[in-house]
Amino acid sequence: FLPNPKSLAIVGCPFSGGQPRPGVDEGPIHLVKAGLPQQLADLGWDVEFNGHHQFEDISASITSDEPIGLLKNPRRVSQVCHAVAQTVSGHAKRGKLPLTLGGDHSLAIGTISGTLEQYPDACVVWVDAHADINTPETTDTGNIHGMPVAFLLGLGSPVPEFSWIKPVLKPNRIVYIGLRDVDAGEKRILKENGIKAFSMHEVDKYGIGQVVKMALDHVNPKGDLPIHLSFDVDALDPTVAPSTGTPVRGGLTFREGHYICEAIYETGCLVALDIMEVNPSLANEEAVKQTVAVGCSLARSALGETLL
Ligand code: 5AB
Ligand code: MN
Ligand code: MN
Ligand code: MN
Repeated sequence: FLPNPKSLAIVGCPFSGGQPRPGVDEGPIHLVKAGLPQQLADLGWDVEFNGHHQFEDISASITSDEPIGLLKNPRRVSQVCHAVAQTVSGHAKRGKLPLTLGGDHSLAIGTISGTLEQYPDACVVWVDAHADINTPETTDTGNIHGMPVAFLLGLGSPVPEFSWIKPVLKPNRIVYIGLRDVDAGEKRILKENGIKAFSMHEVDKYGIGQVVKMALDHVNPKGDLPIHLSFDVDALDPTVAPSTGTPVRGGLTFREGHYICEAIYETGCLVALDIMEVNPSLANEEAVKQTVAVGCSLARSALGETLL
């Protein structure tokens, strides 16, 4: 899907409005400071990075952002995601692979909307401890980083502020890996919509190699569809990626996380990548360094780094 020589654009998104913990907006800044752009250039990519998104006009134009129902910061999240969608689709149109660095996972409303605009038949591999498929009706927290998949699928009653989203993602075009903290309402939504999910139970049962194969066979049966990989670092075990807002024990090992990325690169179908939810203000300095380094190495694995 991508022209040669391979070229990517880093979309830095210092945004935390989809959840309550400050600091996740610093995630992209740390990932870039750790040298990610050069690391990807060393893999042979032509890397475009023109600084992080500032979302200045958006912040300036929103004077008050009262909750809508339970949804917190709805106008800010919506407008930021809309801007991100336009950036991502713009890069994709020019044959570049957008690599979005979060920031909280509400941003995936934008990144996946952007991908689908250029590649309407794209499929999504969502790697996460959480299903992020709460609707405005089922959410307990009101945090929109727990809802992006529902918005993309058009589930739940429409929220006018988010009407720019074209619900073009189909339930059979998304697959999950790594789930282990799924709300009761989310379990019902997954079942009702027949959405395929490989939880940590299946990773234990079948091994990561078989799980990735089954996941890709489901979402991309002929291997001819573009793939958007959205990777929430909390999919990894907290011992591997401690600096994140909603850690859940019993997660993917370092290798399991990287294997997913390597296997998706090997398909040759990857057209967009998100590395989300790195929060450098949580945990001690050593843990932050470790989490940022893991974020970088996941991105490298998804973009062609091999062990041999
Ligand atoms: B993340 C929870 N399901 O809706 C909710 O980190 C957690 O992007 C969401 O996966 C976690 O708030 C969102 C309880
Ligand atoms: Mn998530
Ligand atoms: Mn998560
Ligand atoms: Mn999280």
